[in-house]
Amino acid sequence: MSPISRGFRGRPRRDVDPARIPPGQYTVNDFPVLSAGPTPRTPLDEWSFTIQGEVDRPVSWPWADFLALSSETITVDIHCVTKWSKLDTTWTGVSVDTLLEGIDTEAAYVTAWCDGGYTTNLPLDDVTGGRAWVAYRFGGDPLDPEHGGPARLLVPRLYLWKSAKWVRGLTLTLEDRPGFWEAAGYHNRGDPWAEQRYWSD
Ligand SMILES: Nc1nc2c(c(=O)[nH]1)N[C@H]1C(S)=C(S)[C@@H](COP(=O)(O)O)O[C@H]1N2
Ligand SMILES: [Mo]
Repeated sequence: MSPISRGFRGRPRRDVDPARIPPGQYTVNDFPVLSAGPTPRTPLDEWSFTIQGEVDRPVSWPWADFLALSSETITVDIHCVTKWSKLDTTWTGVSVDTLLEGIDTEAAYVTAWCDGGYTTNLPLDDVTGGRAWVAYRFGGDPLDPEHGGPARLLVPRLYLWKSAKWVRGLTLTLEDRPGFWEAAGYHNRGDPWAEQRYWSD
């Protein structure tokens, strides 16, 4: 923030530090909904979250057990490939580090899979080390179904298509397997700071 803008009083909106906005993005105050299909509505008593694939034994938590895992509340900026960014969004969820505790794997990639069939692929390094959560609260309230409730993956360092809504599990893989949008022309990694929007970027 420049010292000059601090001198103004009664500005209708707070200043946005331009260093927080990735190239080609603009900020929004609303929360657009972008879904490739209808919003699935899985009853919580049929919901579970599973870690499978390159593991000795798959692990699965029913909803009540998932809520009992230690959670974190984080405030992060999110960036959509369609060019909107939303700053200071607050989420509560379980970090992927917590979900992978005690799991021994040779995997270098994960595929997140969802109710409704959506998938997205990520390097394991992009979802560990405090970089990703399975979030079930937004702004203190249960996550709206339109935004991925009961739970969605949240990977704020990458474009929001990596933040799989209605996520039900992670499959750990040795090799990288392009997901729904990655197979359709979106960039395989999707780093907003490098403007990795499409294959050709
Ligand atoms: N399951 C699922 N997750 C998804 C999508 C989807 O169609 N299905 N769309 C992705 C895309 S392209 C974006 S931009 C964000 C949008 O999240 P929002 O609707 O909460 O803004 O969700 C991502 N996660
Ligand atoms: Mo998107």
